[in-house]
Amino acid sequence: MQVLVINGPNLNMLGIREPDIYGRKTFADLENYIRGEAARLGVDVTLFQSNHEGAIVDAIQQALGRYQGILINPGAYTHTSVAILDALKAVQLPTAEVHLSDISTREAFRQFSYVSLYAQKTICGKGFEGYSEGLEWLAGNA
Ligand code: CA2
Repeated sequence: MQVLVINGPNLNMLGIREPDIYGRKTFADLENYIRGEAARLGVDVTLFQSNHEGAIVDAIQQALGRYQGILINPGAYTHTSVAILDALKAVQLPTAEVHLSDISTREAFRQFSYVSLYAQKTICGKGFEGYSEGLEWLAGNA
């Protein structure tokens, strides 16, 4: 199966600041980890990162007919973006939402996720492993 992996704003800054929350590993480490886990699970992945809401909406729309599932860490857009929620609802692909940190125990403004209103699976607080769990879920449910 083919999965589109979307990482949202500031995830490209991983390893540069806030190691207490997000760890010391870099975004390149994350992408290598995802590629390795995808190979292990026999999933074909395309990796996409953007800091721009509209670019993420475009990527979701273009996934229709090309991918069988979406794995998304929407970054801070998790908590603000009706547009990303609407795009996910429009394409109707099996979707797993992943967060490195446990957003349920952080600031109040991080505790609500628009994306969770569509995503069939949400994984929080497991660091890089959450991406593997999301891919595994998609492989078994898409
Ligand atoms: O826990 C997650 O994966 C988040 O989606 C990460 C987002 C945050 O806005 C969400 O509430 C939870 C932030 C992405 C990375 O932000 C950085 C900030 C400083 C240095 C490095 C990364």
